[in-house]
Amino acid sequence: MTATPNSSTSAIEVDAVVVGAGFAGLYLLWKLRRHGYTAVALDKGEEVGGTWHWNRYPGARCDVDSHDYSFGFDEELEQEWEWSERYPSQPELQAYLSHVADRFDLRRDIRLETTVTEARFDEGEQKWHVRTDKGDEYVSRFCLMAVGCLSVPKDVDVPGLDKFQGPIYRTSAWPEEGVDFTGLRVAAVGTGSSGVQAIPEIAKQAGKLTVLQRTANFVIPARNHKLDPEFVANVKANYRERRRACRTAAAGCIRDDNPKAAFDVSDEERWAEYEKRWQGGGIAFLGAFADLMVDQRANDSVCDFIRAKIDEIVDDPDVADSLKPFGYPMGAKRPVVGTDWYETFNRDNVELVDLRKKPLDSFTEHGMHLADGTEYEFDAVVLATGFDAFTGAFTQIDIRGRGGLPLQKAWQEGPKTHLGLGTAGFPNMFIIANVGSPSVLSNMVTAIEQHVEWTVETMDHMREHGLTTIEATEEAQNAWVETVEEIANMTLWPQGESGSWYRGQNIPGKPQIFMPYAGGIVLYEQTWNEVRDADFKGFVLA
Ligand code: FAD
Ligand code: N01
Repeated sequence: MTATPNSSTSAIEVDAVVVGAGFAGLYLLWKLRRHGYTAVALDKGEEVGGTWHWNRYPGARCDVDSHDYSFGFDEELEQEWEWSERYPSQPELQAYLSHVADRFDLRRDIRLETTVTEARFDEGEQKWHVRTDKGDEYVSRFCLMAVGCLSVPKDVDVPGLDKFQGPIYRTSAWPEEGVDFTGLRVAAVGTGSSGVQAIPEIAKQAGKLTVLQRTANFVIPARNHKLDPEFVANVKANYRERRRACRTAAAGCIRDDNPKAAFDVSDEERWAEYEKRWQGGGIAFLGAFADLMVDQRANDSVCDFIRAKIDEIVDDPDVADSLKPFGYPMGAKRPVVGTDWYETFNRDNVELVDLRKKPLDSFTEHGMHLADGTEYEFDAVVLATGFDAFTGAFTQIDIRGRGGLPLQKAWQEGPKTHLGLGTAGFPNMFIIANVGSPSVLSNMVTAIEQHVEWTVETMDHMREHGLTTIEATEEAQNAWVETVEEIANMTLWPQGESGSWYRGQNIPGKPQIFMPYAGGIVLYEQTWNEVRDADFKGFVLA
């Protein structure tokens, strides 16, 4: 096919435009090149890395084992890269992704600090026209959306915060040079995964830290540690087997899942299993019993265990009570893995404000006042208030399909896709590890690998058979949306008053449908194999 991404003509022609240069965009670029396609990846960030470029707050790290949360496409890369910790920190993940971009010479086809503003499908040419804030236009057969599930921060909706005169830092756009909170009076809003990671670190520096909590979360200790060289050597010697194990595990990573149900064992055994996993730390805790996410009684038992742990750790009983989650099953809101979360509330310089008991009236120029009249003064505010998840990055781009149909309109009742890969009316637009796929309910790198491989495999099929377009049918995508909802409803994920971003509940006015696919990596792959083998059933190829 035509031209190079560096062509000097006004419209630059490539086979594929990739939007995003995080894990998904980088792997896509590598794979597309290997399969003989010209491509360009566009990212608004100043550096590659996506999530790991933007979320530079203190304490940021992943909660999947480093050797699983990494690319499996190149054996030399696997052997030469040295992970230092069980759960790599943001700087280490950023360094890894930058290394991947350099090592495979991906940067020559990456345009940074470039925001995609518009993507329009031209029915005459059967091509996408992608425009950026730099005024560039790219023309391509395929438009590959590697825009991330958690890449657009939620709008600030904290009352009166616009009046506050001091600096306001967002965990999802942390200053590159870092922030020195030494001796300062700091307010932190939000106790999801980002807040839980950042707050204990900020508490070590700040003079006084006030934590504003609206909904308490279930927080499991990470027990992060340096990796033992013997362990690393063993992983490296058996890497293929390990990758296969990830790809054949529902969660997309190795987790030591217990096949027993919680009430198949005695009360003592159940408690001992929770204790063992609490001491081991990390998301393996979620694999304590097979039915934790499908049986309310089983889930109640694990919630009781965590609440008892909070009582054990937190000195002040009122603070402990406020930190205990109620009203939704563990998992309905993404469980959090943290370090010293509950312990942090025993520090003299940390105060918890439970907004359910003491509602916030408003921020002011120099602090905030609560509805009960209590006044606070702050030097700085930290927002860990979350994301407009899944669809956020799509609604920021003016995407138009057949007949000029805006994606916003096509998705006004909620995002609709067939298998999470494509949507009716938008031919050749592939979506990577986002809505309608296991994405955030799995090790996302495994989910990304599935989608990148299936996308390029499909492009190869089209090239071999002289086909120009692939497009999901409305019927197939309606059925997939139903399947996603049905599977979610077999679990406890959608239950309770969690206000979870899984369902769009954290964004006022957002349609509330369960967005990720809860059937797991393995069932999902089986479904794709069946669809592909049945001539891409549910897609029209022409
Ligand atoms: P991203 O990394 O989000 O990259 C998308 C890129 O697209 C971004 O760089 C963005 O700037 C760019 N983009 C979007 N819109 C546009 C546009 N219009 N124009 C130009 N560029 C655009 N997952 C796990 O499995 N395990 C974890 O432990 C884990 N930890 C996480 C920790 C944090 C703090 C967050 C926020 C998420 C975490 N996740 C985790 C989820 C994480 O997002 C994925 O694991 C993975 O990094 C997603 O990669 P991606 O390439 O799909 O998307
Ligand atoms: O965002 P969140 P996050 N006033 O939406 C509160 C991944 N991740 O960035 O629950 C007061 O979970 C809000 O309160 P409530 C992971 O997938 C992973 O923390 O709406 N509070 C909540 O407490 C994660 O799930 C890691 O009542 C307000 C918090 O802000 C996802 O990213 C690390 C408020 C937002 O929590 C998102 O996590 C970091 C307001 N107006 C992120 N608005 C790992 O460790 C919001 N809140 C792997």
